Amino acid sequence: MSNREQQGTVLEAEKAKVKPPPLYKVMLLNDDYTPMDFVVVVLQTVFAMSREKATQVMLQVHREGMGVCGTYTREVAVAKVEQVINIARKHQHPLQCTMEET
Ligand code: TYC
Repeated sequence: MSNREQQGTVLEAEKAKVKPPPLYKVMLLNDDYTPMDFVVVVLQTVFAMSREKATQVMLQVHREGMGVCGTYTREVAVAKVEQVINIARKHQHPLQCTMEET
């Protein structure tokens, strides 16, 4: 086997091992108490949304009960969910956030 062929075999073997990581949707849940303005600020702060995008997502959650804030690798999704829950708790709002594999 030529050097070039050998290298191809090694690269193919490597390629087979490298799978893309699973992705997770981070979702915000509606409730009757969290102020709309607070949800908009959370979406801007935690998910780097513009005020316009954050308002759209907040209204979708308000009307439909749930909305997707973004899609991330597991570690990033866990961190986003924690940030939302912590900031909501700090301000004593019942806002809930969850994640689900895509
Ligand atoms: N339903 C809330 C209200 O009427 C607003 C709200 C929107 C709360 C989105 C949570 O994830 C949420 N004040």
